[in-house]
Amino acid sequence: MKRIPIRIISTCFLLAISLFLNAQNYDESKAGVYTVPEALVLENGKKVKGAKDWEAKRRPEVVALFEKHVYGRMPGPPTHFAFRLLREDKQAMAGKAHLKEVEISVGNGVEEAKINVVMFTPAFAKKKVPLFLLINNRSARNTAPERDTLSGFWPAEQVLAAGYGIAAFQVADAAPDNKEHYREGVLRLFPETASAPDGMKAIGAWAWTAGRVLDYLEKDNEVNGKQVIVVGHSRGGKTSLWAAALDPRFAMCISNNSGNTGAKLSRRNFGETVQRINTSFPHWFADNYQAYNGRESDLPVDQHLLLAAIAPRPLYVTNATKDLWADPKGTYLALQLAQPVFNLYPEQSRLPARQPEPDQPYIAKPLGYHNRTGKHDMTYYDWEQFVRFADLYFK
Ligand code: GTR
Repeated sequence: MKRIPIRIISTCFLLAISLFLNAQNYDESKAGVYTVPEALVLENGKKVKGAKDWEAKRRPEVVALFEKHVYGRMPGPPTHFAFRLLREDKQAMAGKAHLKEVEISVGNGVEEAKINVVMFTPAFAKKKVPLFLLINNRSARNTAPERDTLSGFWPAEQVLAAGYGIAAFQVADAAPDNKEHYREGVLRLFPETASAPDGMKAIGAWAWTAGRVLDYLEKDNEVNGKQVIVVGHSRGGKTSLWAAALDPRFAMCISNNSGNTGAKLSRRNFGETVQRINTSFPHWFADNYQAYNGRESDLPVDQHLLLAAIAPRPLYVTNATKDLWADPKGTYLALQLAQPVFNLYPEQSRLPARQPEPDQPYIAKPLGYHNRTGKHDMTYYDWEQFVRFADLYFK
């Protein structure tokens, strides 16, 4: 009998494993039956009686559960913090914009990391402006201060024309998006997190860094630090949620196409799973999260609780019709399940009972949503709706 070379056997084995991992469900009838943890019940079984109770007891509990089991513990501000203006142009965009490029240094006395921020504010603004801060997980060309590549991913010209400032930092400055190198940014400041099962990794580092950029923005003369809107797409959208949930100084949160471990319910078996995300991106979440591979129902949280942790601050969530990987239906369900927490506050949310049709944005206080026709992306259309939503508060 001829022997099959070991190389062929192992290739077939790897192929079978990758096919198995790729086999995500897209069949609504197999999305499963599940019960999500109650937003308004404490771990000890007691009911949350109102906004005060939520803030004093349940919200801290929820955030701590996400820290321990999902994103990793979030350290406070660094012991060393400084910034310097690298470049300023008060005549940018043909005189319409005021450009600043700022370098933020964060350190612990031993290690130091640098975060670069690009920022435009309207040149003729009469007072401090509200500002959109993008956690940029794509090419820095999208946010180039020279404006030689215009893209819907960061449409600075349009956002400025609407009266807002816009800023961005690169996730790679905070933590390179790579399983070999993710510790090379700000995580060097927190060596104790490397071996801790609840130590934060890349997404924690990006969210922590968003908070440091906000530390800077609060000091900037052009920006209203109480009106900073944190925005992210996809992995950046997971991060904008986590950043806003942790840091109540963010006045508004926008999470675009964030999907698994973003705004979509983890227990709903549709699109990307926890096992899949932990396998493809082992450097994003705390090691503890791996224990929930294939065991979403055992998670002490689900993603509606992350959305709820942002209440009562306004939150806008999106999907794209062709982005089934991110589970549009499971995203809207999470938003609906978060709504009772927002409704502990005077500004009541009245999300439609049915998920809004494609390209029919639901723009209302304090929860907004749209499902854009098209693929996984962040476009001019998406930003147009973000501005409309922000206008409800800041115009
Ligand atoms: C995918 C990942 C998604 C999403 C996306 C992105 O590969 O599975 O969860 O984060 O990347 O960030 O573009």
